[in-house]
Amino acid sequence: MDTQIKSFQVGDAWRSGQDGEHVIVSINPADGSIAGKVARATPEDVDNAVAVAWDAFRNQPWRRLRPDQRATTLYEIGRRILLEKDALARLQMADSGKPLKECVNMVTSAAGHFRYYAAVCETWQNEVTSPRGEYFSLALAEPFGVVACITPWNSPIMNEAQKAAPALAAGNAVLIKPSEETPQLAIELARICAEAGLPQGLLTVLPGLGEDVGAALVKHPGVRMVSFTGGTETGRVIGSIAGQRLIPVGLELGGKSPHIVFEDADFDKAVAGVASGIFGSAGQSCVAGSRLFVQKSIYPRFIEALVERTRAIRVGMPDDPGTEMGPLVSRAHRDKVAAYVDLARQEGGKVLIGGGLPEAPELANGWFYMPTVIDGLSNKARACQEEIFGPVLVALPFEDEADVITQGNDTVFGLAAGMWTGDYARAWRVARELDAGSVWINTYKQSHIATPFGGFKDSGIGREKGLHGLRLYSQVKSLYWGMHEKPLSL
Ligand code: TXE
Repeated sequence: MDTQIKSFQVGDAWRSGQDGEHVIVSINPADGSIAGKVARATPEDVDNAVAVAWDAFRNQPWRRLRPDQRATTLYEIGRRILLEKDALARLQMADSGKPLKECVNMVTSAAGHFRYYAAVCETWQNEVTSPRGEYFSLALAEPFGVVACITPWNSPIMNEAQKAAPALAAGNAVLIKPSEETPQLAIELARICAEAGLPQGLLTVLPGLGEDVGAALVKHPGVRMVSFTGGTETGRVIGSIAGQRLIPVGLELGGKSPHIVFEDADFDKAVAGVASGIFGSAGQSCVAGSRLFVQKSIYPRFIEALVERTRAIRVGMPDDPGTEMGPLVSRAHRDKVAAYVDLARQEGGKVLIGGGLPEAPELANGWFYMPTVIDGLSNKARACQEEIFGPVLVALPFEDEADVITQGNDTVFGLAAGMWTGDYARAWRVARELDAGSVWINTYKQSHIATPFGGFKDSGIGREKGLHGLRLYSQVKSLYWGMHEKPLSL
């Protein structure tokens, strides 16, 4: 792997990570090798980047371009991402440890976000409101100016695209702070945007640490809106600062999603769906179906089948096409996941499968953890209430609809939920009662760019994707245009 230090650009200035400048070293989670090095931004870079972004916002024609002209650049960014799909996917695999096929999907999805928001840009309609007097009234979507996007490590490039594409489509200048665990893809995205013709200063990537660069962005008086994806506690801190500053935030936070199996479900599809819902991405997904609720009448048979499916999961190196589950993102994160399983044991949980590291010697240098199913806990246990963000499923039996709605909603989170049932009327009833921003019925973890995404309760504020995604990065300006025949009276 090329370990040359990747530079980042703020306006005309390049930060190379040479001459005593700070550097972030990204470690490949699959084998502990160096995946790449990136020059590290500092809070001073934030000051410069905000100034450059405002200059670009005010002085570049970007926000005043016709929508179809802005769209042309966004389409071109999407096209160029796809041209580099394989190389970007391999880089992402090295940074994050995700299986290659998942990385290819993420890069494809990133390109799709730019294409979709190019189309939204072209087709967006401002509102003509019904007047109540001799004037013409309009509601226009206006950009905020400079917005900051802070992203986590679990879906690099896709997360950055999910924020940058609508923010740019809305006419803003964008500052991205990627996760320090996976900093490389955002730098490549900035390069691709520049090569596609996005004017300088409209998108700047600051690969820094959360506590200095991330915090400096959120506090900076020049940042007029913050979009954040990450852990709930960090989201709370960011939301408090934004509250003090009276700036809007989009917060996409954690989850502890209930995955429900009724006795009338298609048994085999439900087993496969539950396994895929938690063990895909090694459980490092905000929407992972991490609390399994199975109706009592089928509980023993279902758990037995699920344990067998879990046993068959191929844990392996991310570049092996047969691999279903790769490593966790870092040693610290794997230790945290392992500590939760130990806690579950102390809380009286029974580990039915997994609960440790793989035995295969070729996986010994990476941060792997075996897919784990635990039962015997109450929904009140910490392992059932706190986000583990790893391949750990807790299984609980339930009596009936009322019981599973109560238990399913008994969490501070409200990001997603899933259910398997043959009864469409029940699916409708239960879906309406669940506190969740997305509910999947006889499927799980499906997601696409045109459908809004976000959380109830402590899982977040605001909706990304779809037309809601453009609204998140816009503020409304109402315009009254007088048509009076006579002068206005008092
Ligand atoms: O996230 P953080 P971490 C959950 C998951 C995981 C936990 C912690 O449960 O175990 O969060 O993960 C930046 N001001 N999710 O520590 O800290 C940070 O640099 C401004 C759920 O990685 O939330 C990174 O760029 N920024 C999740 C980003 O915030 C700050 C995805 C996310 O880091 C900051 C990832 C600060 N004070 C983890 N502190 C999801 N919703 O999908 C940190 N950052």
